[in-house]
Amino acid sequence: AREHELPLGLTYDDVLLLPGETDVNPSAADTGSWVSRRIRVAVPLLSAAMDTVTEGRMAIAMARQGGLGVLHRNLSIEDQAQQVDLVKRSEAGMVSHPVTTTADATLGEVDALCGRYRISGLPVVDDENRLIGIVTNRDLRFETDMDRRVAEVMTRMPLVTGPVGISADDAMALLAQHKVEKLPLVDDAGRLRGLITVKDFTKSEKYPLATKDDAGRLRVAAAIGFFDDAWKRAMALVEAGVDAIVVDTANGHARGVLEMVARLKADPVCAHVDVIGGNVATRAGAQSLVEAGADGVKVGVGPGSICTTRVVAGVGVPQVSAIMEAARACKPAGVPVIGDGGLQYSGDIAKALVAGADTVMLGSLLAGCEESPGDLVFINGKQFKQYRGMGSLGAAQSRGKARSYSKDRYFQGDVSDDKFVPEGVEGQVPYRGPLSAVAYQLVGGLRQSMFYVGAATVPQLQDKGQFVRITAAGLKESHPHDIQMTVEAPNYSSK
Ligand code: RVP
Repeated sequence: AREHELPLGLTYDDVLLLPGETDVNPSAADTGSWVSRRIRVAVPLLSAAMDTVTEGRMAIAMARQGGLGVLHRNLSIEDQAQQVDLVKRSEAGMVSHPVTTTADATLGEVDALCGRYRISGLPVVDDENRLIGIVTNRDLRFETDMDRRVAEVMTRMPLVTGPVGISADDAMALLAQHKVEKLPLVDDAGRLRGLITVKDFTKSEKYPLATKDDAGRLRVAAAIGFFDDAWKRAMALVEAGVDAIVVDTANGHARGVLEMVARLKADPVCAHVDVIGGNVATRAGAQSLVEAGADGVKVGVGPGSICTTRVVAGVGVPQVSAIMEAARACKPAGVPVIGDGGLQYSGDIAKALVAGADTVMLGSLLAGCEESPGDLVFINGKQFKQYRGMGSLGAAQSRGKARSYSKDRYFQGDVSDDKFVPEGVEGQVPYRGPLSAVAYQLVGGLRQSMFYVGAATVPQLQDKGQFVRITAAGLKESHPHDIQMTVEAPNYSSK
C-alpha cells in the first residue's frame, strides 16, 4: 500500500467524547444492551474467557450484576461443562433440576455436593426420582460420623411440598406458613420436578438486574475452539445448558473458525443457543462472521493488556478503529458487537459503545476481583492477583502433561511447550475486592458518560456520541497532572 492510502488506527487514549446538551440523570440512564441476537443484559459488561478471570464463581457474580461471564476453555470438557452446570443451578426463581441425593449416600457425599454447589441441603429421591425426604445443614451440623447414611438422618416424607407450576407468591406463603426454607415441587406421581428456596427469593430481590433465561436461571456463556475435540466440547456445553457459545480464537477470520460458527448455527441441537464468533478487527473479518451466521461478533486483535500479538506478529488494529470497522458490517445485519480488550478505565466503556460496540469484554479490569480464579499474593504489604494472557507460556503449560487448549487459540495446535510461540505475558493486578464494588464503579462511570453526552439509553449513546481526537498533550491533561497523588480513588489508580 502507498503511504498516502494508509488508514489511521485510533484507540481509546486517542479520543474523547464531546459533552452535549443533556437532561439525563445519571442514575436513571438505561445501560441495557445486547450481547448477541437473543441475549440482553442490563449492564453491557462481559468477563473475559481467561483462566485468571472467568470460572463458575465469576460467571455467577457477573450474571447477578446484570452482565455475563464467558467461561474459559483451558480445562477439560467435563470441567467446563460442570462450571456451566454450577451457574445454571446457582440461583433461580425455581431450580428445575435440583441437585439430589439418595437414601444410601453417605453424609460425607452430601457435604461434598453442598460445598461444590454452595447449597444448604438436598432433596432425597429413590431410583425413580420420587421424593422420599430432605437432608439439610441442620441434619449434618452435629454429626461426627460422616460415613453414616442419609436414610438415618434425613427428614422423611410427609414434607411440605408444592405442585408443579405454583406461583412465586403461593410458594413464598407456604414457606412462611411452615417456617421452612426449601419447597420441593412434586407431580401427581410424587416425582421431584423442582425446588424453590427462600434464599432464591432473597437473591432475586438483591440482584434485580440479574441476567436470566426464560426459566429464571442465571445466564452463562462459554468458550470453545474450532479444532480437534471442539465440537464435542460444544455439545457438552449445550447439554449442560449454556446460553451462548463463543468460538474464541485470536483470528476469527480463519476458515476453521467460520466453519465452526456455521456448523453450530446449522445444528438443531444449538437452536436455543447463541453463537458468537471472534476475534476480528476489520470490516471484512466481521462480514465473514456475519455471513457464517454468527449471533454476535467479538472484536479485538492485539488490544489486550497482556497481549503481545502486535509486537510478536506485527498484526492488529487499534481498538476504537477496529470496533468502528467491524460495526460497519455488523450493524446493518443486526448483529451485536462485543469490544474485547484494551479497556483501562470506565470511560473506555462509553468510547467503545460510541465506536459501535454493544457490549465490552474485560480482562485486566476484573482479574483483581475476589471472584476471579487464583489466590491473593502479598507483595510489600499490598495484595495482588495473578493475571495472564491465554497466549502466554504459563497458560499454554497449565495442563501439565495434558493437552493445553490455550495453544489452539493461537492456531498452534498441539505443539510441545518449547516450540510454542507465545502471544501473551503473565503478570498481576492489584486486588480489587468483590465484583459488585468493581462493577458499580464501571457502570457508574458509564452512567456519567451518558449524562455528559445526553443519552438516556445505549442506542442513544451510540447515536449521539461524537469523538474528538486528542494529542499526547491532551492525554496528559486528561489524567491527574502536576500534582502528587496522595490518595487513589476506587476508580482511578496511577500506572
Ligand atoms: P484486557 O481487558 O485488556 O486485559 O484484555 C482482555 C482480552 O485480551 C481477552 O478478552 C482476550 O481477547 C485477549 N487475550 C487473552 N489472552 C491474550 C493473550 O495471551 N494474547 N489476549
